[in-house]
Formats: sequence, C-alpha cells, structure tokens
Amino acid sequence: MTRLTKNDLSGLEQMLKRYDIGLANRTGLSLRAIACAAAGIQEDRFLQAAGSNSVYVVPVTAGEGIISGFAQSVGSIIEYLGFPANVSCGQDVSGFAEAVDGGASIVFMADDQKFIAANLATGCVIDNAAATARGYVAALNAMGKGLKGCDVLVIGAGRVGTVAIAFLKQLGANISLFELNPKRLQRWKHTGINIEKNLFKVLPQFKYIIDASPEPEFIDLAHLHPDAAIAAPGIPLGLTGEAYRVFKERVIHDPLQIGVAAMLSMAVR
Ligand code: 2YC
Repeated sequence: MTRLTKNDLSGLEQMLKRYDIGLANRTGLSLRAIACAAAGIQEDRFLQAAGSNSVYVVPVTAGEGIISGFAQSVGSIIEYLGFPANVSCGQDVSGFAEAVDGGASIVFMADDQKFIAANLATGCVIDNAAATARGYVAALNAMGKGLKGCDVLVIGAGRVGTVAIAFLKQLGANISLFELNPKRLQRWKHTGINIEKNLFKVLPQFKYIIDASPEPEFIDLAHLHPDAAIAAPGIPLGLTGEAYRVFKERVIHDPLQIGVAAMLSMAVR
C-alpha cells in the first residue's frame, strides 16, 4: 500500500469545496452523494447519522509514524461532510482512550498496513481499501450514467482492485482485468472476468478504466480511448502528465477524499 506524504496532503483542507465542485462537474454527484452510493444508503440517512455520531481521528505512531497533516486532513473531510470531528491530542492508545472518553461513536485511525473507521456502537470496522474501491466505482458509475453492460478495464487486483471488481459485478459491468502478478491473477481465472495479457494493446479500446495500481505515469495519451473516463484510486496517478492535462476533466483522483467519505458512509449505514 502506498504511504501518503505531507506534500500529497498540502492544501487539501482549504480546497475541499473546490474539489467537491470538480467532482460534481465530472460525475454529476457531490462527494457526499458518491459516499452514499458507495455505501448504498440515502443522503437523508447519512445526514441523520451526522446528527447522532461523534467522530474522532487518532494519530498513530506505529511503523513509519505520523504523517504530518494526515489526521487533520481526515478530520477536515469528515467535518466537511457534516459530522462533528475531533483529532485526539493523544496518539495511539492514549488517543484512542481520549476518543472513547470524549464520547466518540466512530474512530478513524491508520498504521502503515491498515486505515480503518471503527463504529464503537455497532462493532462495524470499515477498511479504507474497500471503501476507496466502492467510492471510485460509484464515481465511475456516475460518470458513465450507469455501467450496466459497459466494458470496464480494472488495472491491478490488489486490495482496492479486488473490491472494485466485486462492486462492478454488482453493477452489471463487463469486467476486464490486467494484473502483473500471476498469483493475484490465479484467483480470477474461470470467474467470468476477461483477463487481459497485453495492457497497452487493449487500453485504447476501453472507455471506462479503474487504475487501482500504484504504478506511476505508465498510461500515456496514445494509450487512451478518446472518450475514456478514468477512476484512479491508485497512488501515485498512473497517467502521464500529458495524458492528465488532456483528460483531467474525465479523471477522478485524490489522496484521501473519496476513500474517507466512503468509510464514513459505510460506517454509519
Ligand atoms: O499519521 C498517522 O496516524 C499515520 N500512522 C498514518 C499512516 C497512513 C498510511 N497509509 C497511507 O498513507 C495510505 C493512504 C492512501 C490511505 C491508506 N493508506
């Protein structure tokens, strides 16, 4: 899993409104609506939950330690969506105890292996990878005005790609998968998923792409269908700078926003 840097998060809080407008221009949906589509709940249910939940974000020092601005960025996204959110003063166990003492019903925290939202009332634990996958598929589904019967290429069958495939199946898409790792590929043989062997040969044929790979800048302008819509949860972005400049109005890509929003909606559904 790619570890975010302080630079990835700079300005995120200040640009949330502008980001949300950009998302609506691309998908027709707000960040909140995409989160609700990812969780399969109505927006009024989400807003009702906002009035009856308190969220804490707890910084965690494990592994490579605290990412400057990470907990604050997560908290700002949660607040932007209408839920009261606090970042605990304490870290790790102290921070968790502070959250519980502070009346938290939902706690967000991340080490280098997992980023979770835990609903203390229901015992439900949501993983960022699954939430990110569902959020990005919901965004692509909105961009395509419904993906039923549409050909969609998933690049990468890791934790995000695997959940993206499952959700795309639910939406009735015709799924093709490109995955470099033969062991990861093995599980998808004989499942009705079309396995692509030569990525750059077939990429130009796909109008809908989910780039769930951590590979940087491998998708060039020449590789893209002129009408391509790309949902890119993978960090860093797989498009080259040139491809991004031309396609940016049809590219969904952010370091945290959709994943955190979907974690929240899935934690309260
Ligand atoms: O500041 C802190 O509490 C750190 N322990 C947070 C570490 C997060 C590591 N994970 C990531 O950077 C990526 C994100 C894209 C979301 C999921 N993993």
